[in-house]
Amino acid sequence: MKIVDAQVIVTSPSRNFVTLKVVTEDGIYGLGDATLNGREQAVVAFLREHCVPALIGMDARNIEDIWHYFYRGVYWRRGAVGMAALSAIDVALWDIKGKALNTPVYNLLGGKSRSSVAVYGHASGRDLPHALDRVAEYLDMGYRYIRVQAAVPGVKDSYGVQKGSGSYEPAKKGLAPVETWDSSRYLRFAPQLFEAVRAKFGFDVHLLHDVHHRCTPIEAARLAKSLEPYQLFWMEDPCPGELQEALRLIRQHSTTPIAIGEVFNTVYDYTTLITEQLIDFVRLPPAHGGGITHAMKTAALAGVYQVRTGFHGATDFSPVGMAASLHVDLTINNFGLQEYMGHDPLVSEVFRAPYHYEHGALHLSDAPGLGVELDEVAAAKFPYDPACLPVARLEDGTLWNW
Ligand code: EZ4
Ligand code: CO
Repeated sequence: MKIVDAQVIVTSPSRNFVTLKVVTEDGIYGLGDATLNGREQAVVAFLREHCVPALIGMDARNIEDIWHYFYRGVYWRRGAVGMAALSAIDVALWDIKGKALNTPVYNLLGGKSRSSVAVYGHASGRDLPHALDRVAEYLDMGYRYIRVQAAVPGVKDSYGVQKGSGSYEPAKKGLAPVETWDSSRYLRFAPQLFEAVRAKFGFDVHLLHDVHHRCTPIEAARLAKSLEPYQLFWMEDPCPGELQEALRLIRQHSTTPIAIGEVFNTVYDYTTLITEQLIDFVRLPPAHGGGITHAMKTAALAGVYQVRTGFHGATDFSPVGMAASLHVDLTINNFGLQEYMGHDPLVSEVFRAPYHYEHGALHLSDAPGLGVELDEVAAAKFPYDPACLPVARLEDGTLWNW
C-alpha cells in the first residue's frame, strides 16, 4: 500500500490548525494533527521539506518501521517541532490502517476498555465568585470533573482566565504579549479558592487545578500541601518538568496527585517521573508525543508503575488530534481522565468530529479509522492567521515561566 502523496493543510477557523493528509495508491487517505500552538509554520516546513519527500513511496502498512525511520533514523531526534511532525505522520497511518481494515482505530489497539471517555471542563473565573458560578454551570452540564482557575487578586494576568466573552485562547496575534505574575499572591489565594468551592459544592465533584509551571519546586510542595484538605483529583504542572528530580521534593511533602507533561515530547521526559512514582498522571497526548504508536508505549510504561493518563486536550488540538487521544483513551486500562475544552463552532465547518459530549463524557463513533472528516474547500476559506503564546514577567521585569 504505497504512499503516493502527502499534503500539509493549514487552516484557521477561529485558530490555527495544521493537518497532514497522507494518500495511498489505492485512494485511501489518513489524517494527522501537526498543530503546535504559536509554532505552526515550523512544523509545516519540517513536514514539507524533510518528511514528505521521504514518506512518498513508503508502504503505509508498516507503521512501526516508518515511526522508527522518522525517530531513530533522524540524527536530530526529539523536540516539540520534530515530534509534532512525527505524531501527525503516525496518526495518519493509523487512520489509513483502520480505513483499510474497515474498523475503528481503537479495535486495532486492543479494543474498548470502557464505553465512553470521562472528561473535565474548565471553570475559569474573573474573580472567586465568578469561578463559583462557572463551577455551577459545569455541574449543570453534567461534568463530574472540573478544573477550577480564577484571577488572583493583585496579579495583573493569572493563567487560564478568559478576557472578555468568547472561548478561552491564550495565543494572540502578533508577537508574544507580556503578562505579569506574582507567585506569593497566588500561593495565598489558591487555598482560599478551593476552600470556597468545597464549602459551596461539597466533595462529590472531582476538582482539578493547573499551576501552569509557575512555582519553584518548594513553592509547589507548599501549594500541594495547602490544597490537601480540598482533595484535588490532580494538581497540574506544579513546576517546570524538565528537571524530573524536582518532583521528588513535592512528593516528599504532599499526597496531592500530580499531572505533568503537556509540553513533553517523548517517554524519555518521563522515565524518572514514572519509575520513581513521582507523578500520578501523564499529560502528553498522541498528537504531541509521537502519535498513537508512542502514546501506547508511554501509557504502557506508566501502567506498570500505576500511573494513569490525563491527556492534554486544549483547543490547540484539532478534532483529528482529539480523536487520536480518544481512541487511546477508550483502549488502555490505565486511562485516568481526558481534558476537553470544546472548539469554536467555526471549527466544525472544516472538521467533522467523530465524538460528542454527553453526561460528563465524550462518546466516540465506530467509524473506520479515526473517524474524522476534513472539508478542504472549507479549510481554504480560513487562511493561516499568525498568533503567539504570551511570555510572563515578574513585577520587576524578571522573565518567568508562562
Ligand atoms: O495553556 O494548550 O491544561 N491546559 C493548558 C493549556 C495551555 C495551552 C497552550 O497552548 O495548560 O490551556
Ligand atoms: Co495545562
